[in-house]
Amino acid sequence: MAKRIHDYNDAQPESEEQQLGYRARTRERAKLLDRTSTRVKRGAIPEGALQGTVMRPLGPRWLVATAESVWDCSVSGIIDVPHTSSLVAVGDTVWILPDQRDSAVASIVKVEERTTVLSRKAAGRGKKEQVLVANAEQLCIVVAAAQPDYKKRLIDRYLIAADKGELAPLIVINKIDLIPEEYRQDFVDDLRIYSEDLGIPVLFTSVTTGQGIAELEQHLVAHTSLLAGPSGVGKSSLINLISNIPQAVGEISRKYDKGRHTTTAAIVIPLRHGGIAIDTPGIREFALWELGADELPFYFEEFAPVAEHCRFNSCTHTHEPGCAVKAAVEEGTIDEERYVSYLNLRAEIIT
Ligand SMILES: Nc1nc2c(ncn2[C@@H]2O[C@H](COP(=O)(O)OP(=O)(O)OP(=O)(O)O)[C@@H](O)[C@H]2O)c(=O)[nH]1
Ligand SMILES: [Mg+2]
Ligand SMILES: [Zn+2]
Repeated sequence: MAKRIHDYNDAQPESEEQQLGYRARTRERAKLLDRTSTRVKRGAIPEGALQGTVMRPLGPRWLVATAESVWDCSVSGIIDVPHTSSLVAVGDTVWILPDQRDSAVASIVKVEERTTVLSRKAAGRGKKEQVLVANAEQLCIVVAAAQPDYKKRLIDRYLIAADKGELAPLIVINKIDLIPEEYRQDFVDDLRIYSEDLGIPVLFTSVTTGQGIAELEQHLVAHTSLLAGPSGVGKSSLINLISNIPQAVGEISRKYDKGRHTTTAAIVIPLRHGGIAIDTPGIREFALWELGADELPFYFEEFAPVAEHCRFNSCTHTHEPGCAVKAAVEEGTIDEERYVSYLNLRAEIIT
């Protein structure tokens, strides 16, 4: 039923304690989901149905915007969806049937094919895909230059998720004002692997000084962009500068309290000069969904020319003698953090 489907799609809180609790709760919900009375059945658009976009979860229900108004929608009875994971997600294009008795209430009866997805492995056991957001064009990976420091391993995970979900990536390093002028070049150098080697746009922004905001707006205008990254990096603050619909922003002191996040669910926000931003709750870890060990080197493109010189053709660049990738890491020609990212992902996949 609607409640169960939605809750299963919730964001994962950050603290370990919360996470465990969440996992336990998720398992309970997954059990319920198996017994749900919602049935999936393909068919034509029912008469009287209206087309809309899923804007955000509303407790166990969904807020859907149609051309004329907004609706409080449930998923119940029979739903027509072309996918098997997360029946409904924020960003989905849906068809709703208005309730005869209540002018603002409707049920979602059909979900259109998704053009893109940002997915991860659902919490709990098993390898279920959880769709966080559907139909965005770009993924803005937002991290902070400081408070909190960024980790390349999280950026790398998002890049792979973007690739798998057909989203164009963009990296935003926010809070650049917290870095004294003389150290800023170090950040540019550190991110060169993305901006130059991989050709991904990297923007340096500051909500406080306005640096890079016009450039960010240029990238977002007339597109649908999903902003994702750790909690407290300033995703909502950035969106507030370029939209007229204010989002809640966390206290700076919150950085010492990593278990809480200010934005609690994905939400669709129109931008002031056209285009759409989808704000999401911060997450610290991001488990990838369905990634094979043989696929992994493909996502670490800069290893490829070096790997040709590994002693063994089948070198996994982990323990083999004569590994040119490991040698390059030691020499500093391959970014060490990227290599650690690779090792982490590999270990996660093969266990
Ligand atoms: N110094 C500085 N502080 C910033 C900047 N951007 C945001 N902040 C502060 O960082 C804190 C967190 O900002 P939010 O916008 O709530 O962060 P968020 O990424 O949306 O966090 P979640 O919703 O929890 O995922 C707030 O206190 C902001 O005022 C910036 O560019 N520079
Ligand atoms: Mg936020
Ligand atoms: Zn090797």
